[in-house]
Amino acid sequence: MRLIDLRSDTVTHPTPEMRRAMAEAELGDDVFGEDPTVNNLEEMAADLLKKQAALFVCSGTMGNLVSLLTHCGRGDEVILGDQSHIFFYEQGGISALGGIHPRTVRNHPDGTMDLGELEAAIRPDNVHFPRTRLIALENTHNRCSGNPLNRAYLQAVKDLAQHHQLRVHMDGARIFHAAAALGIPVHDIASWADSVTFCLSKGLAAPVGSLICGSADFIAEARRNRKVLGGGMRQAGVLAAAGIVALKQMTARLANDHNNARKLAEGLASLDGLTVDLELVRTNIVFFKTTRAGLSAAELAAKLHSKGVRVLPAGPQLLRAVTHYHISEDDIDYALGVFTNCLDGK
Ligand code: TLP
Repeated sequence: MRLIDLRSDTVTHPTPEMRRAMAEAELGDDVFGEDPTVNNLEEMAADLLKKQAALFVCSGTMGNLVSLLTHCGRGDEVILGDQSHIFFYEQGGISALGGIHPRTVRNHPDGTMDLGELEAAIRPDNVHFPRTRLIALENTHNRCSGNPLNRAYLQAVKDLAQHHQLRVHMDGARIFHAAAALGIPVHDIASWADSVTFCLSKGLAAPVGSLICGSADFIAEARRNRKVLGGGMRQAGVLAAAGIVALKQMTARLANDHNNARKLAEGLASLDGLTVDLELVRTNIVFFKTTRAGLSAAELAAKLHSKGVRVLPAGPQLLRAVTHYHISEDDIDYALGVFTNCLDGK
């Protein structure tokens, strides 16, 4: 049976070029700073984002955790969106492992937070309160329909943070998707944050890994925090080699994924029994709802799965589909046919 996996852009496998680069990678012990391939990837990432330095970490979750541990001490507070991945999907690791207090502000459907609400959440100096240190943004915003945060908004948040002597971290797991959707270079997006994490294994098809980018001092401290979490990898060049190919070859094609997502979203919106907010579909993530009485998101996902199309239930009526490297335009047509059959009860 033909299988179309739209659960996430994390499901991709490395390309043949990546596998070749992995096999041939020059290696060393990265905890000694001696893996030339890791060093090369870190330099490439820092150059791309125009930051002083970068650090290779195992995952997006580790990148966010290490970054927040580096910005905040125990009892410090981070302001972040109530739909953010850090708050929603990372097991509360910043509190569990870092003693960092999360203060959430409502995310609008486009992933922004109201600037007034953001400012109101900043704590005044008072012995009763935790100290606000950081604002964390997410770009693109996963749970907010993969929406990219634009330059004007990023600048406004940066200005606010500077005014209150706060730092800004950006969970840029899909920052290259944001750059493609906004039509601006990735370093422009990164320039509004003190630290940025981005992922090689979401959309860019590398098997493993994320990078944290920031100032040289910040990255030196982050390197210590990565180590204490057990993230000091040794001959990690076998992984970094795939990441180098990802950065060289996989960022320019993301508009294809965005076009396929749009086609999928328009197709789903035309089906009786589903709704999609088409305005919010700007990158590779499509959220949609079942409106049919008695058909839950889990039931629809199970029906689709039995016919070879996989999507992710994200709430009682809410589902998510994500396009990626292994999904072609023809796959979208085929998947829409399967949706139609499932909704017709065939
Ligand atoms: N997101 C995954 C799941 O965890 C939901 C997905 O399938 O989308 N930041 C953002 C914005 C993310 O979307 C993700 C992964 C992460 C961080 C964490 O990355 P990993 O999975 O590498 O720890």
